[in-house]
Parts: sequence; C-alpha cells; structure tokens
Amino acid sequence: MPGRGRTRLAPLALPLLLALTAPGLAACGGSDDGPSGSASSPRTEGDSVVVPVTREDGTFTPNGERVALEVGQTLVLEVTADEAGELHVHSTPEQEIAYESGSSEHEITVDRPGVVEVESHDPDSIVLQLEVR
Ligand SMILES: [Cu+2]
Repeated sequence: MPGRGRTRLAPLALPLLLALTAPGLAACGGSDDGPSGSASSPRTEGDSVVVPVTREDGTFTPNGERVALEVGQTLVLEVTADEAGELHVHSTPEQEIAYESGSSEHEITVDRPGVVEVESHDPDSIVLQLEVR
C-alpha cells in the first residue's frame, strides 16, 4: 500500500536530513559571511556598524529593527532608494540624512546613550532603533 510506504519512510528521512544539514551549519559558523549576512542585516566593518537600508515603493527595510551602537561609534547607512528622501535621526541634537535615489552612504554618530530612532516622515516609517550604549 502506498500509504504504508510513506509512513515507513518518514522516520528514516528525518535523521538523514539532520545529518545533511548539520555539517553545513558548522561550516557557516566558522566563516564571516554565512547566510545570516543577508542583504538587510547590520554588520560590523572595522570600527563601524554598517546597516543596509532599502526604500522601495514607499516601504523601508529594515522596519524598526534594533541595532546596538556604542557612544561615538560610526553608523554607516547604506541607502538604496527608488526615490529621494530624508531620514531623521532622533538623537540630541537631531540629525537629518538626505539621500538621493539610487545608492548612497551616510555616516552618523550618536554622542549620548539611549534609544535613538531613525525614521522617515514621508512616508512615515521607523527604520531603525539604535540602542546606544
Ligand atoms: Cu523625525
């Protein structure tokens, strides 16, 4: 019976899958750019934290993601936008980042601890929450 054949296969397939994926995971943990280094994840480059930001059809990626930053540490925003606009950094004092359409890089630093929002007002969207320590 086909039904019986399928149930007999299942217990065998699971350990096989685990065996196949486990070495892959181990290998990725040892390298700097595994699958976790996807296009929208923050990463550290030298002393800076680099965060890719994408604006497409009025939607921002990331969307309120928390990023840890040290006081005085440089945050590099790699902006890729299909339309020019402005980001607000709600630090004290507030900072504004004007970006063009296309790709551009913007550096900011925050000189006191706290949670600082990086947002767009047009369209309204929280892009990042910087946890500054
Ligand atoms: Cu604002």
